[in-house]
Order: sequence, then C-alpha cells, then structure tokens
Amino acid sequence: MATPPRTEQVIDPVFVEPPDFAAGAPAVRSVLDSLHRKTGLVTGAAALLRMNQPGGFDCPGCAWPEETEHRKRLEFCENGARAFADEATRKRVTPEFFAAHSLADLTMRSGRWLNEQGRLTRPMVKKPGADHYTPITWFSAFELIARHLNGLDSPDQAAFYTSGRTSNEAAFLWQLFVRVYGTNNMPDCSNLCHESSGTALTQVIGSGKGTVRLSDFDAADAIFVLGQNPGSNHPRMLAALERAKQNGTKIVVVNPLDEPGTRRFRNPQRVDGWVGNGTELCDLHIPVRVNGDVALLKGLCKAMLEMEAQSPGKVLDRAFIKEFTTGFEDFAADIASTAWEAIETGSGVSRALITEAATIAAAADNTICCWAMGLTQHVNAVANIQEVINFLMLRGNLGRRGAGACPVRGHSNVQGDRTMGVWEKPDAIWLERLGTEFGFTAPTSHGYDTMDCLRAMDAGKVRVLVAMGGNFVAATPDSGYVEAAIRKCDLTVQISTKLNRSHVVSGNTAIILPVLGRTEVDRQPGGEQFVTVENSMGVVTASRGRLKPASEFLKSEVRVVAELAVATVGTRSAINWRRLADDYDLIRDHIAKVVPGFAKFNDRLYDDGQIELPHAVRDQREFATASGKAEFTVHELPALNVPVGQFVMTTIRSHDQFNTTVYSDNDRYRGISASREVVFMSAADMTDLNLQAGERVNLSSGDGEATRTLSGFAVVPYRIPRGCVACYYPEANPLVPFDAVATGSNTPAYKSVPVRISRAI
Ligand SMILES: Nc1nc2c(c(=O)[nH]1)N[C@H]1C(S)=C(S)[C@@H](COP(=O)(O)OP(=O)(O)OC[C@H]3O[C@@H](n4cnc5c(=O)[nH]c(N)nc54)[C@H](O)[C@@H]3O)O[C@H]1N2
Ligand SMILES: Nc1nc2c(c(=O)[nH]1)N[C@H]1C(S)=C(S)[C@@H](COP(=O)(O)OP(=O)(O)OC[C@H]3O[C@@H](n4cnc5c(=O)[nH]c(N)nc54)[C@H](O)[C@@H]3O)O[C@H]1N2
Ligand SMILES: [Mo]
Repeated sequence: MATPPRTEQVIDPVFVEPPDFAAGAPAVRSVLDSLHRKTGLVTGAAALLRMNQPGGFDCPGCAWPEETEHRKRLEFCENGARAFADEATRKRVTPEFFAAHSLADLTMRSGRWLNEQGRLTRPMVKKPGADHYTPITWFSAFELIARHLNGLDSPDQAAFYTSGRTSNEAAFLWQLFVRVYGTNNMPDCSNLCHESSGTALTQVIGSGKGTVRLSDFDAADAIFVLGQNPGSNHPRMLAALERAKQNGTKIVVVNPLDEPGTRRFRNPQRVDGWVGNGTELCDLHIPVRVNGDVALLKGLCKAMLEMEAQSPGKVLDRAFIKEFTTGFEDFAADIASTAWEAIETGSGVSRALITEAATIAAAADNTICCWAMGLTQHVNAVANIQEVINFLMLRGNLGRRGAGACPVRGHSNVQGDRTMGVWEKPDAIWLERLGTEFGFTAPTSHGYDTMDCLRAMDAGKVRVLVAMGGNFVAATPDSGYVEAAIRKCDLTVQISTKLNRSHVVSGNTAIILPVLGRTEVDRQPGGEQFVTVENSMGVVTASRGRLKPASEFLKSEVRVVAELAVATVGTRSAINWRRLADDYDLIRDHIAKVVPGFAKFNDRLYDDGQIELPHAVRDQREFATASGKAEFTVHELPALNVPVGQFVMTTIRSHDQFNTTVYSDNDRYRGISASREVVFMSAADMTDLNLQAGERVNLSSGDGEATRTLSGFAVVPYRIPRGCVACYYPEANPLVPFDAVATGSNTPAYKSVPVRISRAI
C-alpha cells in the first residue's frame, strides 16, 4: 500500500556526538532564530512576554504547569517559543495557493512542507472528483456539513475527532453538540497518548489523573523519570528538576536512550546557565531495553522487598499498605516467585543496577514517578503504569506531599478536553447531568475511539469525520491502511490552523475550516473573550490571545462549533448556541453546573485567575475503586515477542517537532542534522549486521501481503540497548501495525514494533 511521501530531497544525515547538556545558550539562539524567521523579532518577542503569564495566553505547546511560586518574567521554553512562532507565522495559505497546487501535487509533499506554507485563511472545499480545493463561504460550508450529517442513516455513522489543543469552552460545546446530534463517537488524540495512564490509574487508584502538584517537586527526595524526554518535550520541567536537584533530590532516569535533556541542564534563564556547567540532573540512568519496564519495575519492587526482609519495618510503609491498599499478599508472592534471571533478561538491566535504583527509592521518604509515552504506547502499557503504582505504594507514596504519580501530559489541554466530556465512553452520571442542564436525552451507548473509528471507516460504517484540530491521518499507525480508510469516507472536515496531511488525504468531499489560534485576539459580540485550559496537574487557567488574527476570515473554535450546531441540530434543540458563542462566560456557567470541581467557575477565575481541581487521592487518600482501596496488581512479564533476527523499534520525537509538525530535520540533543530518515542502532548490532555508519537500510514489519516497508533509512550508531532500534515519529508510522494495541486502553503500540532490517540495495 502507498505510504506518505518522504522529504522533498534525499539528504544524508550528519551525526555527531550528542551534547551532554540541555538548553543553555543554543536554546536561546534557537528561540531568537524561530522568532526572526517566522514572526518578525519585535512582534514575536513582545507577544512571547505574555505567554504563560497572568492576563496572557497559555503556551500552545505541552501541558507542563506554569510556575506560580517561582514564576519568571520569561515563563516559556525553547520549544514553547517554537510552537508559538509556528502559529504566529507571517506566511499564509490563500485561495490562490490552492488554485496553484492540485491535490495530486499536495499529496506528494512532506508534512514539513505543508506546515511551512503558513496559516490557513479561508474555508475551502474539495468537491467529489475535484483535484483542487476551492473557496466556499462559511455559511455554505456549515450547510453542506449539516446536510451530510443529517443525511446519514444514523448519527453513529459520523465521528468527531479532537486534538488536545482545544480550549475547555470549545471542548464542552463540542461534546454537547455531538451528543445532541446523537452519538458518542468522539475519538481523540488522548486515545493515542495517555489513555493507558487514565485506564491504569482509574482501575487501581480510582482516578485517571496524576496525584502531584508542581510544589511537590520541591519536597521530593527521589524523582523517577520513566519513558519521558523532558529536555525536548517538556523543557520547563527541567527547571523543576533543577530546583529539586539543588534541594538534594535524587533523580533516576529509566530510558533506553541516555537523553541529554535529562543529563545536565543549563538554565537559560540565569547567567550561569549561559556560560557555566549547568546542573547535573541525573543521578542514575537505567538503560532499560525497549518495553523492558514491567520487568524493571518488578525488579525494583523485588529489591525493595528483599531489603525489607533484611531490615524489617525499615523499607515498606506497612501502615499505608494495611489501611489504604488491597492485594499486597498476592503481589508480594508473585514478586517473590519472579526470578532475578527473568527480570534481568526482560529488562536488559543487571540486578546490581536495579538494586542501586531501589536503594535510592528505599532511602527516600518521598518519591515521585513521572512518565510519558515510553510507558504508555506498548501492548502491555496498562501493566507498565500499574507496576509504577505498585512501586510507589510500597512506601506509601500516594496522597502525601512530595510524593505521587505524575503522568506528564502531551497537548496543552488534552487533560481538560477529557474533563469537559470529550470521551467516547462517558459514564451515565455525566450524561444525566448534561441532559438535565440542557433538556435533552444524551445517547448512552459507547462510541468509537480512534482505532475503532478507523476500523469502522474501513468497513464503511463511519462515513463522515469532523476533526477539531490535529492530524488524524499522520498521527495514527499503519499509514497505508489509515489513508485507504479515510478515502472511503463521504466527507471529512478539518477545523485547523495549519495545513497538514489530513487535508490532502481526505474523504470524497473535504472541507477545511480555518480557526483562530490560542495566541490570537478572539472578539465576539459579547466583547473580547478568553478561554481556559487545564494543565497536567489539574490547574485550570485563563488564556487570552494577544495577536492580531492571521486573517479576517477566521472564526474561533467556539464559534465554529456553535454554527455547526445551529446548522445541524438548530431546529431540534432549544439551546441558544449563538448566544453561548457571543459570551464564553455563559459556557463557563454551564460548565460550573455540569462538571464536578468547577462550582463558581467564573467567579473563581476572575478572582484568582485559576482554579485547582480537587483530587481525592492527592487530597484525602480516598480511592474510588471497586474495593474502595488502592489496589496492588499482578502482571506477567511480557513475552519478548521479537522473533530472532528482528529488532524492536521504538518511535520518538526529535527536539525540533511538535507531534506531526516537523520544524526542521535537525535533532540537536541527539547530534543529528539534515535528515530525519535515520535509524538509531547500537554499534554492536551494526557490527553483527556488517553495517557502516550512514549506510542505507530497509525496515519492514508484518508478513506476506501485510508487509510494510520503509526503504533507504540511514543507520546512525547510538547508545541504545542491543536488539532495539529507534526511528522518528511520524516518519516511521507506516511500519506500526494496526492491530498491536495496548490491552485495556486500545492505544497503538507505537513504541514496540518488531522490525526486520536489511541493507538497501
Ligand atoms: N517540543 C515538543 N513538545 C511536546 C511534543 C512534541 O512533539 N514536541 N509532544 C507533546 C505530546 S502530545 C506528548 S504525548 C509528549 C510526549 O513526550 P515524551 O513521551 O517525552 O515523547 P517521546 O519522544 O514519544 O518519547 C519519550 C521517551 O520514551 C523513551 N522510550 C521509548 N521506548 C521506551 C520504552 O520502552 N521504555 C522506556 N522506559 N522509555 C522508552 C524514548 O527514548 C524517549 O526518550 O510531549 C508533548 N510535548
Ligand atoms: N509513531 C508514533 N505515533 C504517534 C505518537 C508516537 O509517539 N509515535 N504519539 C501519539 C500522540 S502522544 C499524540 S498526542 C498524537 C498527536 O496527534 P494529533 O493531535 O492529531 O496531531 P498534531 O500533530 O498535534 O496536530 C497538528 C495539527 O493540529 C492543528 N492545530 C494546531 N493548533 C490548533 C488549534 O489551536 N486549533 C485547531 N483547531 N487546530 C490546531 C494544525 O492544523 C496542525 O497541523 O500522535 C500520536 N502518534
Ligand atoms: Mo500526546
């Protein structure tokens, strides 16, 4: 099957020894360079000063919380500045652009090229059989979409995707519209991201959210960072780690790659960060093999149980285990019967190194575990996270200052979108409250998540896709399968800021609705509006755009949802959609009545600028599980399902991309420039395969007719455990099998793909 185009030119990568520090002067240079090229230095710098500040806008990048106690004048990082500059670019995609570029032309362009064309400015339509997008009025676009939606046999033949940049106000209105229309088909990027965390945590602690506050980092004695690369993906987290480190906290990093971002941090916000050696962050790096985390975490628990046996009462928090947990006996018996040999083989880490890490945890009164995609995107991802909770619970590290579970979220409002009800599996209480508030009966049957939605498209069961942001086509696995499935749809609608692959690989009819970004002024009849977002730690803040909109034709996301609702369900619902879009305070008043934790939402926002959502585990050690207690769980060691002669491939982000938006072909922290079509491999494996550095190889996965191949990737020698390789996301997505998903959360196993590697001829 066809795979997406690669870069416009084949260029050999340049690779050098990675730096041993993150940020510092190169980060500052990079910020200035992005601003200069994209927004103009003066406009860009003035707006950036408002980012993550009271009265300003929330960074469109990641979900790491803003500092409140330690807030700085420049509360942003290199990559936040880049995300900002990418949205605030001066370049524009106009109707003339679409007249000049056929779809046949655009489908041959790389994602990077598409993004570089600038901001979308006008609603556009591609009619059936046409090879160009042409302009359409907003009114006609809404009418056309409504006609399609209302012409379906059942509302369940439509699906409504969301990406996690959407504000709370837009997300709340969106899920209301979708449910009034009559379906729960709300796939979202969370399904591809932290769904495994939500599923795992809800089962064992009764809440899907993390249990720490930012201030807990100042009181932790040990911080474990598992499967996360904060130097590139959550750079402001480095400041919290640096402060912790200076307080004497020990930091343990569990990652197949020794990421420079967690090694040493030169804080660019301080003079010594520009010229000094920076702060050594990592005390211990554990080079776990890809998907070796269940084994490793079992090993950590085993070492701690052994220490407890030697010094009874010194290691385990017996009081916590007795009062607040269930399942400890079974858990301990399973750990005791798991041999060290199996743990060493499964994790690729020696007993000695595991014991060293366990000793740090045993000496720490308070431990935090942070994690991201390195744990959530495996077949056994839910088990990974439940093992993290087992590990934390041994010493009572839940619901206590300085301790807890910290899934570090991706998109800046992905957590908020879920809080606002964007979920394909809503619970009955939610639907009841929503129905009561708005006087309708919400559909109760569960909808499609992202993977099931794609399958339904392939089977002709979903005929219309409406996407609020994101890049559904490029973010999902097995690009060949996905692109064929999307092309079967009658209509695809993308509500977007920038051009991407999902606009050019589309349904029979395709519509682009261009919207305001978060950085831009949002003026409505009720005055200038602000929106709210929830960060990774359950704090909801206001975000007010400051820049002049990229085009006079743009509408806000909230306005687009309202108009879509008026056109589609206007005559069937008593809701005054347009009034809600005139004044977002009115939406927040409804949120206050429907969403737990949001009482007096507007009042608190106007008084304090933010609200912190309650968290029963964090605040009261209350666990809303079936047993009413936190649950120890037992998980088998995952089988090493990589056939002999194959490798397990993980897919990673570079320092110079935001998800499917690739800013450049460089990855400064890994010493790579000029090309992303590389495969990181250990020198020993290269020797075995008789491969030279820079040599081109083909990678393939699957068998027989289902074989998927990517050819001509350059081999880069890298410190990665043997038997494991790494490639960049999204370039490697054509190789990710569609059927390998996490048990329980249905998240694609993007981070453990068995691949064959052969020399390209
Ligand atoms: N600048 C920037 N910021 C971002 C994003 C971005 O693309 N660019 N994306 C945002 C989003 S949506 C998300 S979800 C987050 C993603 O943030 P991260 O999760 O940090 O991103 P990844 O690069 O996918 O992978 C994380 C790390 O997991 C490691 N890893 C891979 N396989 C394994 C494994 O089997 N076990 C372990 N222990 N580690 C493994 C990789 O080496 C890598 O260091 O960042 C958010 N922030
Ligand atoms: N192989 C592999 N695949 C992965 C991953 C991986 O680690 N490996 N990670 C997965 C993860 S964690 C995630 S979250 C997904 C990401 O999946 P998505 O969230 O679907 O993808 P993005 O690349 O973040 O979406 C970028 C597009 O969003 C639009 N956009 C940006 N800002 C706005 C805005 O303010 N409003 C609107 N309406 N649109 C906007 C722009 O058009 C832009 O092109 O990818 C997943 N795919
Ligand atoms: Mo994500």
